Amino acid sequence: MKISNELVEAINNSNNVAIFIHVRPDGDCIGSGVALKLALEQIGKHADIYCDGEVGKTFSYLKRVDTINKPTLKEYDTAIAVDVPTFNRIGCYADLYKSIKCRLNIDHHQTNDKFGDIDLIDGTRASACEIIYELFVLMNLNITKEISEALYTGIATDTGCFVHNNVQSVTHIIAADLMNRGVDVGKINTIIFKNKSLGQVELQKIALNHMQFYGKNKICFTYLTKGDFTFAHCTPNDTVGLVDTFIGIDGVEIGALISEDKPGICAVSIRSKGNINVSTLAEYFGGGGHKNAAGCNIFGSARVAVKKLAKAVEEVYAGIY
Ligand SMILES: [Mn+2]
Repeated sequence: MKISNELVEAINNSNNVAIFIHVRPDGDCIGSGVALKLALEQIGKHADIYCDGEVGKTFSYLKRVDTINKPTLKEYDTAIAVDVPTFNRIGCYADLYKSIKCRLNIDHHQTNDKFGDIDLIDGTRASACEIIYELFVLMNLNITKEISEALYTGIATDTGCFVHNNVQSVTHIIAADLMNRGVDVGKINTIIFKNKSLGQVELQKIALNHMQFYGKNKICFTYLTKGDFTFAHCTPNDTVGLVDTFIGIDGVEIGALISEDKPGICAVSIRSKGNINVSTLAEYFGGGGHKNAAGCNIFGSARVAVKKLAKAVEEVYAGIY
């Protein structure tokens, strides 16, 4: 990965920075955003974080996470998008991003559409937090315990706790350095991966009941309706990691969870095993992501979205399933 002087200069020359993370925020974009804010403040910059969506309670242990969407400025000289694969994933803050003079874009999605004036994209990295870490090292910033916790959170989230095949040796090397800086990995991993609310388990139960198999049982789709979320007293934020249950079934090669976010719009999380590239399937609906983990929106009710997704599989993987 080559971090350009241009990018470093743009950050050094900034005063008031707006950080943008993606809709339906996850641990990687939240960790990246918070780490960047803390580091920028260290060198005397002002930074606000914007997110089109609610930040789940899961990450409330991170310092400054409570400042997300509580900006104290209205005008900025520099915009930095982190972990945002396509411009439209900035959501309702797209116009604000566009209106800022100097626009940076830091991300690890291979499908990133390079919407910044300066882009720092490395599709080989497991998380945006790894790229942010490298940037801090290059800029000689003090990676404090609080910054380390934020960066570790992103790495752990996007690797499914170091399980996915996006993990490289460098992922572990960075995680080890963050541990040396004081991160309590047992505490953080328990919060992220081993602490489900009763409502989340209810959602899991419903999703298990809604499983549908296609392509000689190699494809498993499931869905949650708006009513299911109401019933379980949950929001779509509470489905983080749930899709792993379905791709984790022996013999299943593509798994998807369809969540009816708003009436008539479904958010779809897709996972695959091995060489099956599901970012192409997500792109079919205008989304994107990585080879084994991608996402998109599908218009229609949850049940309609399942059918549309099954039909798209037939087209995208013609002859395979
Ligand atoms: Mn990410």
